[in-house]
Amino acid sequence: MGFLTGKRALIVGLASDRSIAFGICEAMRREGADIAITYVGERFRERVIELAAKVDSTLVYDMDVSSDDSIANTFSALGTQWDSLDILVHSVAFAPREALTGGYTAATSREAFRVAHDISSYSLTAIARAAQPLMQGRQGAIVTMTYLGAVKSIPSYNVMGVAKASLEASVRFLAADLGPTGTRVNAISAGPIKTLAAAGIPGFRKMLGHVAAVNPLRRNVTQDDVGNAAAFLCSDLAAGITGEVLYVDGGYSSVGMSFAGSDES
Ligand code: NAD
Ligand code: 0WE
Repeated sequence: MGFLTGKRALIVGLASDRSIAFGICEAMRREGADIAITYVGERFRERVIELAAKVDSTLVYDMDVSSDDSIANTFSALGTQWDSLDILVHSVAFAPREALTGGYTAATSREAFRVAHDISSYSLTAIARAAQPLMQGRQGAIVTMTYLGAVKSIPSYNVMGVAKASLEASVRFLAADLGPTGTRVNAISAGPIKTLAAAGIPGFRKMLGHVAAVNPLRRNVTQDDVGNAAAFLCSDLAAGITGEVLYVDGGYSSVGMSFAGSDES
């Protein structure tokens, strides 16, 4: 029997079969969870319905996390299907493209800063609050996706790094606030993975190559690696873990210096 048998999971942030959110759906379904999914934008609808079917889900909602109305509508629709929720996955990030190009100082307009923080950070708190009525008293878990740029500078990651720092701080405050109601809150800091959010980032292939050359596992992580870690964190196996950032990065963040390749001579 899977370790998520009998749990209900809402996964926010599916765009394609390469989305980290899809790896999380597959791992959670394999472990027995029932899945509901949100996406944003009419043009993704058919594709997401097909992906949902692969994890035996028919509960698919269009939810824009920058809109309180959209969030409220989604949770009220979900509430007509499910009378409780055990797992909430937040796998959403956005900054205007021009903010992820060039140097931080020049690229970071007030508007780009606002949008990046609204969609990539505040949205976690917004959906956690909307989910509360369904989640409280259930030994539930919330997990969000972050990146090393929250704690170290990374070329071109720019304002997204600042927003991820805010997201990681939100995890700690949500964990403190929701712990007494039974809900744990954690983040996974994933190594770089080729997804839609990575498409068109100049030099992304080079970053993948660098990471695989120097990290302890000498490979990039996959959506499955992240999905399995998320399934664990949201299961009762992780009942003692909250307010934590779990690195699923092949050990990259643990290395102070490393020679490229496996030959250290
Ligand atoms: P992805 O493009 O598949 O997923 C990003 C999702 O954000 C999409 O589904 C998109 O629709 C959604 N989104 C954007 N604006 C939204 C809005 N206003 N309302 C609702 N949804 C919105 O890419 P991904 O790489 O799977 O990204 C998922 C998460 O993983 C992000 O938080 C990202 O920062 C994080 N992450 C990605 C990597 C990587 O290298 N791919 C590494 C570490 C962390
Ligand atoms: O969080 C991310 C990317 C999130 C993202 C991606 C885009 C591309 C399209 C947010 N907003 C946008 N806006 C767009 O218009 N990652 C962890 C992947 C990523 O993105 C980088 C990286 C890595 C890793 C950007 C620069 C440097 C490294």
